[in-house]
Amino acid sequence: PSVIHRADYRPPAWRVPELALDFDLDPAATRVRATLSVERGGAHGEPLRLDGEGLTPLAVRVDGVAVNDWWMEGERLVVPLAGDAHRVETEVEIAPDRNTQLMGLYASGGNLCTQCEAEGFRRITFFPDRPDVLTVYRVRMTADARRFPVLLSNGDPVGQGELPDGRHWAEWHDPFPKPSYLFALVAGDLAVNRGTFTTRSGRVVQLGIWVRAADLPKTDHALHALKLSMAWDERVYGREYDLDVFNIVAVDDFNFGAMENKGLNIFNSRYILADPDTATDYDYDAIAAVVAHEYFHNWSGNRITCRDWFQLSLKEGFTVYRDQGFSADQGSPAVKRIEDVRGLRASQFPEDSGPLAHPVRPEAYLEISNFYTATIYNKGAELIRMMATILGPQSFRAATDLYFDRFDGTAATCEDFVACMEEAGGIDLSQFRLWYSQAGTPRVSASLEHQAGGGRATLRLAQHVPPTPGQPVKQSMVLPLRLRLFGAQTGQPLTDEQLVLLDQPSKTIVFETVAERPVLSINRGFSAPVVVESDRSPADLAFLSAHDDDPFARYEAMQQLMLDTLVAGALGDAADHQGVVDAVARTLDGPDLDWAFLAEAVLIPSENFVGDQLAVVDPQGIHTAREALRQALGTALADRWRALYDQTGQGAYTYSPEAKGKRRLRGVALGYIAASGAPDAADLAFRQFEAADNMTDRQSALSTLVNLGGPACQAALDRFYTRYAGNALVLDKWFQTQALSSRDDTGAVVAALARHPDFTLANPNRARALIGAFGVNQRAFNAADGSGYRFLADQLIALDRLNPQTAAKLLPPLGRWRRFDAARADLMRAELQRIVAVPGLSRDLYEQASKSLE
Ligand code: HT7
Ligand code: ZN
Repeated sequence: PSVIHRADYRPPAWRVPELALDFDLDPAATRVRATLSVERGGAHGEPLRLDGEGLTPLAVRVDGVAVNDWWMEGERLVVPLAGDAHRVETEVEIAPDRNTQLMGLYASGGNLCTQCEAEGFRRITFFPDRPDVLTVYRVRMTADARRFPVLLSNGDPVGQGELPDGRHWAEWHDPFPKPSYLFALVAGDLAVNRGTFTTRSGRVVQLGIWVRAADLPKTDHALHALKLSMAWDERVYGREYDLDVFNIVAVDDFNFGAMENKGLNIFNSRYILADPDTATDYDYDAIAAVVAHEYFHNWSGNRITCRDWFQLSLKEGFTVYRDQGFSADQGSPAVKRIEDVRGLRASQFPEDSGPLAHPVRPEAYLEISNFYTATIYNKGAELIRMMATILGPQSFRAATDLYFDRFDGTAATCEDFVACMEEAGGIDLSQFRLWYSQAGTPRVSASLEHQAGGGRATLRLAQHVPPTPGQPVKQSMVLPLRLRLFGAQTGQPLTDEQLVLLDQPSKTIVFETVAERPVLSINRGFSAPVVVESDRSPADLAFLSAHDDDPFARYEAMQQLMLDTLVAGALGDAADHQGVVDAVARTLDGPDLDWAFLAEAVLIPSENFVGDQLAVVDPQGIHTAREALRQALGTALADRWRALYDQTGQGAYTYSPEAKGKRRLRGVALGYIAASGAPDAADLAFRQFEAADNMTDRQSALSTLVNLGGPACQAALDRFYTRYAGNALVLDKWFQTQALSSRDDTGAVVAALARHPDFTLANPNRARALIGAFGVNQRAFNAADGSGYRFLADQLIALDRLNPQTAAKLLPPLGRWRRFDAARADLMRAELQRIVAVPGLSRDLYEQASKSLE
């Protein structure tokens, strides 16, 4: 397979200002007629090259005349054209019901829908399927009126009618030029939850959330989130919606979370459907975040799109940053930041230190679908956040206004975005640009010295960016570090907060006449996505966890304290449980913290995160150390957990930040009660499971029971399964909870679940729920006999035949072999080699597996 390089970018040889598509829809055989108005892009003699995948041209016409001088270059259709502007028509036939890749036009739950990003449009019709070809679309769909009563596409509906043979048609027109990856159509038997939104300039937008009729009662939360998002984007970024219609359709089979097609977003149903009985608070928050994310793409992605796929973070990093801001404004900004940083550390940091590490703006790829990564999305968002921090809120808003203004209606680059930041901020971001080109998570060492007796304090900072594949030597980056000093005796701040730009290999900062011994609070709010190594003692960390005025820094100090203890335990050193117990007790007894923050602050780091700190991951040692600390906390603070558990048990379910916080803390308290080994823990959890009037409480009880095992666990699993039989999204939770279990037999349980009648690799949500969750269960997946590796490889090989994209996304746990002992590393590599050797392997899985072996 050939590698695509960023440096090879050339503007399109032919533009396509207009496209008319005519679909004769049928799941088994859909006819697609495309009429492209094409214009030569400059003085060249190139023929028109149209991308295709799995397509056979049934007819080609130029300016209304059938031609046969076209030829195929691989999968591309090449048409010689004499003049500078022509009308080119093609006709193909496709079979949506045999499309298991879920790219292009496919069937889901009896309906038809599309997914075109990144390169799915070429599976529908011949077209220059690249994001810098911007086209106005007119779409006509004809279909059986009973099977497919609803026909939707981008833009505005412009006509519809009945046909004599029981078929009907609809026509849609999208006045905004767009790249082919934003094309969408949906045909199906769907019900709609309608609403309206009046924009700040007074236009009334018709909103619709389309789902199967039985799911209609579960769509209010998403509709509400959509309205909030529309208002937020006007208020915070000055962005108004631009069409008269905004539709969202939920489908069960989807490779990703959702898709921002212009005026017709298509969603994985897990990010739309919610009611208290079936969705957790986490699900509710995720729905609001994804609805907002896709809506925000209307400006950051659709009005301004990407010149090429190397610029993917231009739209994704910025849009994640925007959705994070939206979610922060809906509840607690501190808790949201904690969640986002935890996510970054769980998915992006390991990516950045492993074989699949790549810059936020990659230089080359084999398969673009493999680059929808945590680096592009989440690290990309951190880059925007750092620029916002450096510029300050007013200049940042001026810079985004400038960007939206200047590049509206174009396909832009990351460089264009940074240049707007520079211009509006009046600053030079030359060195900052390294964040786009250098992979790897920078490490910052910080050490603070103080001359006793009110003397000078000296802070020494140094940075190091580790080597990553293809980038052995790194330059120093610009690291914006928010920091402050606190007095160890008084607990009072000794300095104002300052923003230090660490842009050299090292830097020394001197604070004169510091009255008492200072304690360093650094990278407050996680102002830079780096790893900080400091010489702060456990006592200083405990102090900060109680006194820091930045809630994120307070959380971070506690995490570091816990992490140091866990690492010591995993290495077989003496682990100071008492220090952690005292710090947690102080946090729980503290006066002014909200429930959700408390829940985050007292939660101990995951086994994976502990593993990330070790030179060689010892899954069993980490598990033992972590269970020991959980038990110590559970036992020593037993009264407090009981009291909190009772205090947070509430009356009837409500959905509010306060109620959500209580439920979260209740789940954490239950976990500690169980960890203490309390004899009534299983009873307590089972009672909660039975009495719960919402999925958050039911799910937290189920997880606790699944970790405890025993008859109550089996009873709860059975009741859960029976109660939700037929509800795919909830059954995903049933599979996932078992795959995440900390019990010894999880590997065998997961293998058995893969043979369960409700398990299927054809549905990406189900595959992710079992296979994906198992891959991040550090101890179970890394069983010393290699059974976890073998299981994953078997599943990926099978899944690759159906859905290569989803298979490739689930591969990374096998690529972590360098982090393990030689025996495990050999076993993992053997499985990777087995995958690479499979005849007919997809480009997607081949790229991930072969890079993981390097
Ligand atoms: N921009 C969307 C990306 C996406 C996608 C990518 C590859 C394969 C399938 C996909 N479905 C959606 C989602 C987003 O970031 O908003
Ligand atoms: Zn996105």
